[in-house]
Amino acid sequence: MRAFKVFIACVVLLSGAGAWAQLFQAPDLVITAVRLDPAFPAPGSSVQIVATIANQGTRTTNDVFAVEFKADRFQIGIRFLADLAPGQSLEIPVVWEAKPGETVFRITVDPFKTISELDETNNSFYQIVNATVHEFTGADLVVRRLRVEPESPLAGEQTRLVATVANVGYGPALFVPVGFYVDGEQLAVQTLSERLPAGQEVTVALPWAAEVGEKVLRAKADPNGELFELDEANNAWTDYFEFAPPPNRCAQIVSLEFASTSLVLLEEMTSLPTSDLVALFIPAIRRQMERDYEGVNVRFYLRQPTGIFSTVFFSPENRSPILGLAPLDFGNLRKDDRGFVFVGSFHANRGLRLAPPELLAILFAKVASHELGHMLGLGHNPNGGIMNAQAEINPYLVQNAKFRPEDLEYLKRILPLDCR
Ligand SMILES: [Ca+2]
Ligand SMILES: [Ca+2]
Ligand SMILES: [Ca+2]
Ligand SMILES: [Zn+2]
Repeated sequence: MRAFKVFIACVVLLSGAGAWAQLFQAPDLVITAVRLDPAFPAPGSSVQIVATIANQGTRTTNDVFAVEFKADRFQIGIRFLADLAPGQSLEIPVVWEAKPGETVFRITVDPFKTISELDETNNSFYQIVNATVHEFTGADLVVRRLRVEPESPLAGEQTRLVATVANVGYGPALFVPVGFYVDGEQLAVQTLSERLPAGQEVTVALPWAAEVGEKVLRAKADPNGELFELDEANNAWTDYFEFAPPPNRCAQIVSLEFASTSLVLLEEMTSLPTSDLVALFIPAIRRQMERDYEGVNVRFYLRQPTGIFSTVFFSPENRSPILGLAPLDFGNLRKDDRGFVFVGSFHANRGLRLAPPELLAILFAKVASHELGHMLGLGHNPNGGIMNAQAEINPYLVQNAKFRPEDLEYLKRILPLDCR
């Protein structure tokens, strides 16, 4: 994220510097507003979605460009426009049949990048829409915080995940549903059946056996879109927790690192907003890798770990058809290797780009587990499994694969959980 912010700052500086301004005369397409008619649709009803497209740049667009509407991952409309002058805006309507629950709309102007713009990073707009039979009451649920009770449990210990939910709207919430997630996986939805008046808060809890290591815990109010709210985008709270015991000296620490430019590619592939990539999609990759490495003394971190660690770097590079690359470190003599998963190669591959996000997370995890296998000393295994030589080109082949028993035995031998 840091690199991303720096990049934006540079663009602003350059376009603001008088002497250089001449070079930076260009259009800048943005979506300034999205409105729904009706604003609170019942499931199955026809909804008109109107996006306002504006050119806030300094030049007229000199080529045809598209405006694409997606409901979750699915395209529901595309319009082609031309000649939008600086300061000019247009309203683009699309009709959609409301499906029950929550839908995330992603509207992108110039998705095919035919227009060279002052700012290419402000072309997408997200809008969360609920469709439900319940009336709009003026409610607005938010999760204020999420804590674990007791505060520092040992892995395996019974705990409670406690979400504090507030109604910051002007009317009551008819009931209070809260979804709980660990590393992108939904544990349960707990629903308080009482009303929550405006201005009040309440706690909702779920029993959970603590899992070892770093976990991304998340609580989201109204996860299934059963309540209309003033703001549907402020419902989730996400935090990192680490549960004891800490890794022992036999452990291999592994950092899963994502370039900010890789997040942009992942956003295009999944249609998930960055916040959901960080809170759901990337933790789901980690969860699958933990399952692949079950019984092996490996600890995965999404935040940068301390001490000596190896890294799987999710790079924006496109090295098609190669999806990943890592050094072969037989015997795991180095504990600070660096391997790669090429997000750009995934993005360039139609069969991977169009995979549903849940499946895509698994496919990324399988390539990452394969690369980590090399970094721990595994070569390609002619018997297949995760170390199948084709995994780096076609992860569908290993979508359901585990490590072959001989590979797992090696991994458990060099990285024993029980450290003596
Ligand atoms: Ca733009
Ligand atoms: Ca809300
Ligand atoms: Ca809602
Ligand atoms: Zn390989």
